[in-house]
Amino acid sequence: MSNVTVIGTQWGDEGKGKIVDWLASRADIVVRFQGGHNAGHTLVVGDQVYKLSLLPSGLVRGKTGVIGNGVVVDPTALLSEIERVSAQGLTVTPKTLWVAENVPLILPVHVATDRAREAARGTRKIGTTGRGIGPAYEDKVARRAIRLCDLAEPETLDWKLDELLLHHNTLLAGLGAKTFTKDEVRAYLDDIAPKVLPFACSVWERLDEARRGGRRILFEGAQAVMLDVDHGTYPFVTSSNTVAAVAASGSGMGPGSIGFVLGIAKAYATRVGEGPFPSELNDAVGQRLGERGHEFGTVTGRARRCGWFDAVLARQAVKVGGVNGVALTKLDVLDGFEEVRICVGYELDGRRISSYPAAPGAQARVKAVFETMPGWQETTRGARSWGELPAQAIKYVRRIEELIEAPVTLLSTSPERDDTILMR
Ligand code: 2SA
Ligand code: MG
Repeated sequence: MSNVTVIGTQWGDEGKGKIVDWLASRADIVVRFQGGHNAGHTLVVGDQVYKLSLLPSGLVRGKTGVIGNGVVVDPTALLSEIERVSAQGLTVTPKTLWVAENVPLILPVHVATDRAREAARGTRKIGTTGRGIGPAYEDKVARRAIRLCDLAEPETLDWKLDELLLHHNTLLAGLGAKTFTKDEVRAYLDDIAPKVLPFACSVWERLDEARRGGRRILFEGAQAVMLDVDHGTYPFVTSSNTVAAVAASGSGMGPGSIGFVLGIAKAYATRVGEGPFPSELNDAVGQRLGERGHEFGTVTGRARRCGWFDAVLARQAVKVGGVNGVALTKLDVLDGFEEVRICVGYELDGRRISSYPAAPGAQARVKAVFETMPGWQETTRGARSWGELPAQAIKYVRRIEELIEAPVTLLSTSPERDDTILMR
């Protein structure tokens, strides 16, 4: 197997964690390249359930885990996650976890800004995870971020803190929120520096060495294409690019390293947070999907909105995300439905359109056009071969492939790693 890059094709929570875990057994190194601890990956290993937010999933399988420069790292969240998985029997050391020395840090001031701004937006809020992700990425692009390597240079920290606080305190005061003193931020950084600095290293060099040594790399995306800051349902998106192309820039490797791009898609659709969702079901069917699929956010526990599979958006995600093949997950949640539907197009102001418009007003006005197929009564849960699937379930999968213009290369039939069907 060459390198593989895994990305979400919907609004996140497609089951990337399980698929990455399945692929991790065939890789040497697992790399996170964007996002932060707003991601939530649930891994089921025997009777242990690991809930990871920032740590690369491969660590659970004894692989080297890498946090690339494209990620934003909350040091407190990192340390507490390491502590949590250590209590579950995992060993995380600077040998098994490499954190890019040039990652921007998420500090308490970013969390305060994220929350104060969401509160000020009121009904226009984005529904962020409140983890400081957006403000940290803004600071990176605005060239005022404090990066991991800065913790080793007190004199650098000194002037960087002035610039950081000038910006955030002005904003926080304007929003009527509590401001931060330089001393308290300094004390916080002094406390965490010795705990996180041992993990800091020149990730690009180590990955280059690994590449030359023929080691296989698995890139683990977080969130999904419809939350991409350029290609998603802007402004209801996260603050990073989530498409596969970023696996290269977010880890310090060239575009040739990306390898096969596997897009993860759930057999229906969910979304957590605000923003448009054309195939959403605000009825008993949507509720049934949510209950059967246990659709609650891993990070925030928020109930996820549910709807039918949107083939238009998935096709768009395949194109802009660079997806070579799709892993379809949670098919079993559709078991027992009389009929199932797929969104195959949209109507905008009475006109049929074949792709999703970019402007927020048009995105909100779009009406989904559905195709209905008979459901299946047999269970697909735990199926491990194509032959175990009911004929109607196979037809559903084939129809999706046709509509999204990409092959379904993997089918996941339960959270257990081995309940996975390799289609090609
Ligand atoms: P943010 O915090 O700035 O990234 O939020 C911006 C939008 O991105 C959405 N977002 C997510 N959507 C689904 N899953 C995510 N991760 C967690 C999970 C979510 C949770 O895997 O379950 O636990 O609630 C995730 N992270 C960010 C977010 O809802 C906003 O719409
Ligand atoms: Mg998730």
